[in-house]
Amino acid sequence: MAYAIEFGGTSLCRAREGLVQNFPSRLSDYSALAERSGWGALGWGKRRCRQATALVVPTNRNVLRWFRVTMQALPRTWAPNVAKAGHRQPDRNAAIREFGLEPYVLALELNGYAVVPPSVTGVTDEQIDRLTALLLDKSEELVGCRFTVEDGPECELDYGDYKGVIERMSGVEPSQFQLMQLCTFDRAFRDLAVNPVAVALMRHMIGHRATRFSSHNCFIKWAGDGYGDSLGLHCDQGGVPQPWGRIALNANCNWCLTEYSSDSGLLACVPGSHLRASHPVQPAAAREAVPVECPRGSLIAFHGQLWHGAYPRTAPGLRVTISNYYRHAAIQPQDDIPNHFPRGLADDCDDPETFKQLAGFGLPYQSQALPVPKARRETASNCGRENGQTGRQSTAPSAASSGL
Ligand SMILES: O=C(O)CCC(=O)C(=O)O
Ligand SMILES: [Fe+2]
Repeated sequence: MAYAIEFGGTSLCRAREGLVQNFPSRLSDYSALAERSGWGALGWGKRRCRQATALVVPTNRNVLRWFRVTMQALPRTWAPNVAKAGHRQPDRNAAIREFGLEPYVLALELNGYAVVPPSVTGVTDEQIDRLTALLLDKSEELVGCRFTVEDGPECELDYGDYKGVIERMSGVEPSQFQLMQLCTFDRAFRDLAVNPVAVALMRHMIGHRATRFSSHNCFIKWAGDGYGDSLGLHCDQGGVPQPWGRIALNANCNWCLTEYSSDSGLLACVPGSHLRASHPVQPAAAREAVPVECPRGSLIAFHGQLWHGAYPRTAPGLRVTISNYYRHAAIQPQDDIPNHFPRGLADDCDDPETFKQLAGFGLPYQSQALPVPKARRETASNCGRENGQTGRQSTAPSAASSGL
C-alpha cells in the first residue's frame, strides 16, 4: 500500500511508524512532524514547496519511508553566487511530470523495479521488430547459423570450455549469449539508449546530472537450464564497495523484445530488495524471487541494488532482451564509452545532446581542460625585481605567442 501526499522540501526524510497516520495537508504540519521525529525541519519556503510531491510508503523494514519524488532546485542559500549570476537550476523532474511517470517512480522506490508499457515509453512495434531483426542478423553473423524468435538457433551451439559467468552460481551450462556495444551497431540502439522515459527513470534513481551510460548489451536466450536453481540472483552494482545507499550507482533498462510470460525465461527479482543494500544470500534469496511478466516491447527499469536474475526458458524459440546499463558518473563504465565510442555516431540519433551527456565525452583532467591565468606584460617585467629576483623573463607564454 502506498500513499501520495503533497509535501515540500528536498530532504529525504523517514518518519517512524505511527507518526504519520493522518496525512496533514499543510506544509507546516509536515515540518512539525519531521521535527518531532528527529529528522529536522522540512522545506525552506512555501512558494517553492507548493510544487513538490512526495510519497510515504511502508517498507519491509516496518518503517514508513518518506521518499522525495519531485526534487526541487537547491535552496539559494546553498549557492548564493550561482543564483546571483543568474544561473537557473534545471527542473530535474520535468520529464517525470511530462510523461506521467509518477506511478513508475513509486514502483521504483517501493519495489526497486518498474514495468513500463510501450504506450508510455513511445517505443513502437516497428522499432521492436527492427531491433529484433538487427540482433538476430548480428547473432547469425557471429555464431554462424540462423536464429528466429519462433524456433531459436538453427543448429546445436557449442560453447567449448566456456562455463558462463552467472551460470557458475548454479553449475549449469549456459543457454544464452550476450552481444555487446550495441550502440555502435545501428542508430536504432542509440535511439533506445536516449529514450526519454528510460532516461528520466534512470536519472531519478542515479541523479539527474550524474547519470551516464555504462554499457549497451543484449541477451539471446533459448530453452535450457538458464541460471539454474540460484536463478543467478545478483545486484548490478555488486562491484561497488559497500555500504550502499539510496542513490543507485548502477541502474538498468531491460527492454523485452519478446514477451515475458511464465515459460519464456523471464526476469526474476526480489521486490524491495534494493532497500536491503546488500548482496543476495542463497538459497533463501531464490525462494523470495518472483517472476516479472510483461508484454513484448515493455521496459523493465530497475535499481542497481535490486536482487535479480532469470528463470530458465522452457518454451521453444528465443527470449530477446536489450539490457542497457546506466551508472553514476563516479562509477567506472563497463564499456569505456567516454574514450572509445566513435563520437560521430552520437550525432546520429534522436537526441544527440542527451547521448553525448550520457556518454560522458570530454572528461576533464585528461587534458589541460581548464585555462591557466596569463601574466600581464607590465607586471611580468617588474615582478621579479619586486620579489628581490634578478629580473628573469616570465616563462608564461603571452596571448600572442600561444596563439590564443
Ligand atoms: O534476464 C536476465 O538474464 C538477467 C538480466 C540481468 O541480469 C541484467 O540485465 O542485468
Ligand atoms: Fe543483472
